[in-house]
Amino acid sequence: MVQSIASSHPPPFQPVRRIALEALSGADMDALVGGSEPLIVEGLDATWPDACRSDDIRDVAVFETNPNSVFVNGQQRFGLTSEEFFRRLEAGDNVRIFDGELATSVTDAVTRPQSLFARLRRLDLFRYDKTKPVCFIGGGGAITVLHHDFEMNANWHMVLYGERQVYLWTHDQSASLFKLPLLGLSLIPFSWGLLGYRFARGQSCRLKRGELLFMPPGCWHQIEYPQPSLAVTYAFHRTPSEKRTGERLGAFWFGFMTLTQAVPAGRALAIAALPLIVPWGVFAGIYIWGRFLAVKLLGRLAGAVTVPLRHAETGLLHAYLPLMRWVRRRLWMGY
Ligand SMILES: O=C(O)CCC(=O)C(=O)O
Ligand SMILES: [Fe+2]
Repeated sequence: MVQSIASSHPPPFQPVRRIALEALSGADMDALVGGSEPLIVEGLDATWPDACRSDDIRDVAVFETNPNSVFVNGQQRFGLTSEEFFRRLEAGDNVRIFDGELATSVTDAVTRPQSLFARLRRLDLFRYDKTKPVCFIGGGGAITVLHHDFEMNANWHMVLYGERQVYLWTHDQSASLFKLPLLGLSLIPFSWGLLGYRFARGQSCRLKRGELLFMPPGCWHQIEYPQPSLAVTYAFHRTPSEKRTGERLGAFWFGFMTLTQAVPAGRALAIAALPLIVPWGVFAGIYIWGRFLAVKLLGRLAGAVTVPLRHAETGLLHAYLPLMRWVRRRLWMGY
């Protein structure tokens, strides 16, 4: 089971910069969309209707449909109803939903103040052109493991109920997080990042109701649910080129994730597609050690190694994309 970050005696974290909604300046607004550092805006809930500030999580977490899946003690389970989920959440079980869909009446009511969200709408570059946010809910010590979003989108992550513990590392800390090439998921627990995690400069925050966290593209995050908590995320790209790159990376990633789901489920097509991971595995073996050691040993000259590797990554990606898209289309089971 995934360990909480605190249990691995991490190096100290910096606090995330915070700003009150009323104090937001034009420069802060720019930093909230185009910045390269995490930033929190506090006090959005003052602009929400009372119904969205209820003390009962069921009043706020109104689902459109039953969840596609629920993570129970970290294991993905299909076929649970919303009612079953809430029952377990309220009993203090380790359960969470990743990528749920809230009723539009709720998402519309909390997408405010309008002056703030107008800024996002103007970008017109939301992931998959969907303006409705996705929802994340959990409790009982559940953990969303260390990852960055696959499509290299930026995020506004806003808490609607309870509070959650968030750990963040900007993308430049990837090498120290023992990142696998092309992958936005740290498949190795944080505390096993060899020596790397001791070098990683992270930030942390306790994110509460009415607080909105900006995560820049590629920002690593681990989210922990010591108590029941609900949040929504608005995912977006800032420029057409960010969007293009993000969609390509997403195609690779989801293809890979699809195989990790469909092979254990015994899908014959997935087993036939397994050789797709062999060249990637070979490359990953070299990359992990090569990049990590190069960055640590070569210091400012590390670019001599990392730049060619980045080109190799790009080449690999282009060869794989059509195949990975196809795998995803045929086999993805969802979060
Ligand atoms: O809140 C969570 O559990 C995960 C959120 C997340 O990964 C995201 O917003 O990208
Ligand atoms: Fe995420």
